[in-house]
Amino acid sequence: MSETAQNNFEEIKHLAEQGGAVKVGIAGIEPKLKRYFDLTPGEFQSWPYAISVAVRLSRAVLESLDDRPTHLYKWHYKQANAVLDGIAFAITNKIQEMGYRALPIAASQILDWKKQNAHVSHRHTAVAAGLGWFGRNNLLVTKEFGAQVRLVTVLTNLPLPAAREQAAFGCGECRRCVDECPVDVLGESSGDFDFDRCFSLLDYFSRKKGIGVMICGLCQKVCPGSTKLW
Ligand code: B12
Repeated sequence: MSETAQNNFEEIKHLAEQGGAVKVGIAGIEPKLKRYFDLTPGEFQSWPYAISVAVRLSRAVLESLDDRPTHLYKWHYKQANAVLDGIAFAITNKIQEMGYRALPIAASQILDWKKQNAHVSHRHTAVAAGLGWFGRNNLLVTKEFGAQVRLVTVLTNLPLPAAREQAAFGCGECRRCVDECPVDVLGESSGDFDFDRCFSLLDYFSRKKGIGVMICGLCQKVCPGSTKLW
């Protein structure tokens, strides 16, 4: 790995951590990952790397959830998105100052309502960057903070050291999320996720007074990760 790439990474990581990030990793953009990108040729250009950033959610907010999203959780979700978008913006500015190009992907924006996809899948990028694994809850699970993280991605041509290894599946025998889900959308692996039922529940929640966004949070609330720090 080149010294320049490592130094660039340290600089970007430091900036992200100052902004509130708890994990930062680099994914090399290989065809396998690019399948989860939906960018026009003009938007894609030649981005060799994706910077994946995670911020941690408040356990107190998540633990206050009973069986549905609350106003407290709604505002926390919005705060997390704003923090992530701020970090992605700051990283973009820094990379441009360094003479390279960067494309920040918003934390929570949908590109195609019918397909329910975004320009870039933050989860797949985070897995490729070594931040964690796809858990039974179908979320990116980190060993330290479980699935209690939200994610953002910045594509760039800044020379960076791409992760060589990905985290192994670390849920072990834990099935808390499977037991917690009010509509049984989870199973033995992320491939068992029942999108239609999850979507219908979140659509129902979003119509509740004062919610207005597709959130739930219960599968995040119960996910401890593998180091069992809490
Ligand atoms: C649209 C969307 C939704 C839709 C569903 C879309 C979908 N297909 O899953 C709905 C509204 C249902 C939803 C629900 C939730 N969401 Co959402 N959502 C998104 C959004 C904006 C786009 C997702 C997207 O691009 N999907 C398209 C497909 C291609 O990519 P994917 O979803 O990442 O991956 C799917 C497949 O690849 C497959 N899969 C899984 N494992 C594997 C493994 C292999 C090898 C393969 C081939 C495929 C595969 O399953 C995945 C999910 O269906 C992202 C933000 C983003 N830009 O990534 C947030 C995001 C995924 N959501 C997030 C969260 C937290 C939630 C909720 C908990 C709601 C909440 N905040 O309270 C629930 C959790 C549902 C669950 N258990 O999966 C977080 C996840 C954080 C994390 N730790 O992983 C994200 C990343 C937002 C963020 N900025 O952090 N979401």
